Amino acid sequence: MSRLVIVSNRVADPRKPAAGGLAVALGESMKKTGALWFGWSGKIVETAAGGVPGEGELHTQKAGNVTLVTVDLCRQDHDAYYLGYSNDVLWPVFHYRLDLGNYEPGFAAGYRRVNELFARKLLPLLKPDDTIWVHDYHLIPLAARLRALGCTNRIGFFLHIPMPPPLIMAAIPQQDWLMRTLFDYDLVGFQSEADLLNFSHYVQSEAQAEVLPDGRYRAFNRTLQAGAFPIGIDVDEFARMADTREGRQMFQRMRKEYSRRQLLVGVDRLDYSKGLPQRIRAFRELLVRYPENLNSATLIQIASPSREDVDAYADIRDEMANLCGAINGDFGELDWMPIRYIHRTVARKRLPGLYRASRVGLVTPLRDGMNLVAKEFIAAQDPADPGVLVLSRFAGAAEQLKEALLVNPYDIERTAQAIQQALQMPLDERRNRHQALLRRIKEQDVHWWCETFLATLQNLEPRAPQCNRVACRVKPMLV
Ligand code: ADQ
Repeated sequence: MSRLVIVSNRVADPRKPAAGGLAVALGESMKKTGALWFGWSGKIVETAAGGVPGEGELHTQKAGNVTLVTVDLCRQDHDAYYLGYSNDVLWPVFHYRLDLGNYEPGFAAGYRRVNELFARKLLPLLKPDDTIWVHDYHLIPLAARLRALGCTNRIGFFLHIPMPPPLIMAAIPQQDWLMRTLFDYDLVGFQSEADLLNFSHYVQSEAQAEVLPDGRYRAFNRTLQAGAFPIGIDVDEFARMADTREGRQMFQRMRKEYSRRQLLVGVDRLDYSKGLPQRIRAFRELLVRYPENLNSATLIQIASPSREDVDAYADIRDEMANLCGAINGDFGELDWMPIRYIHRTVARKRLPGLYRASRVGLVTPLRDGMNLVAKEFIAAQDPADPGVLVLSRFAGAAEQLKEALLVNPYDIERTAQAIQQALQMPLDERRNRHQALLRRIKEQDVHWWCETFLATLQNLEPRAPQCNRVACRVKPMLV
């Protein structure tokens, strides 16, 4: 089996359990074949006098048989590539929030520069039969830059966030260029069938792509395979974490503390895509419409700080503090506060106990690629007495998790009704729903995700060297 090369905006030591996210997801595959993981170091070096972007320094570190290689970014590149085009343009638009985009002209050039820098630094580290797997929206044009430099390796791309419909994509400055660069991948993976369908419409309507009889797409003289590969969690690892001394202690503490209450939980990054203000309003509506929950229902909402240097995130932080404060002020008693709002990251090992002690899990994003919290909540439940998941139909996870109570998070009244239904649900129904959900997240766990994507990529015909020449010919359009 060929060596795996992972490229993502940030890298993490896969041996550290706290690393979470991609590190957990890819850990096993990386350990199996040995791997190289390439990304930004997180370090910003000040731009040299005169404002000319500097050349990033490389750092190499061994983590078992995984080599982590990172590159520094200069301030100007970081601001345009990371804060600008990635998080102020692509993130809002891909989450259907055209209104929150900041379409400054200089951003796209910085995004191109950093992708070019990544390609130049990575190329000398590659072996001819390496399989390259690029992750997420920060690095869409990376394959195009690698191909232009002569790389013929198999390259796959996975989009962790939603793929919006064509007319929303059309709002992205230079979207035609961005789409064209996707065709330099051999395989492009999405979280859901809905995302894949949007992609299919997009490339057919905007690039006149032809759909070949085997389902692949042909445009710009290149052929691309696309598919839905819903990301999962490591269900067994999560169950093990719940069963550690710390996991059990957390569960018992929460059960004791809330023995006379019905606990509801939300765990999110504080991001406008997660639907947090709408969720808090639905909880308020629950207290108004169903007063039997007064003095009983308690929502623990953890919202970890995220991208605080992007303006839209400061607004949502203030809105959340106001909404939660108002509910506690209006409804709270000396011995009961309806909401415990925690604006901090909680240690990963504490999550399973918290989920398990909760009667209801609230996962109500306005738009989400997948949402792993939904799956973690299911994995942590006691099958004999499980809690109920209230899930937004706009999370990628809703395609798989049909036995959750699916809600439209914009509809505050109906969401409150669904929360009440979850709080009142009889044990038999809770067990049946949980059993079906648990089966689904076990069948398509993170190992299934990783293996299925890589097997699909590795089964594709290797790219013929002449494709390179095509890439070289189009080079002037890409710089
Ligand atoms: P996120 O939007 O970050 O990622 P989400 O799937 O909600 O993704 O959560 C990622 C992880 O972070 C989970 O393991 C969760 O437990 C942890 N986490 C979240 N909030 C936390 C908090 N407040 N404290 C501690 N831990 C917290 C992107 C996409 C998602 C997609 C993932 C994976 O936006 O749609 O599901 O990637 O592809």
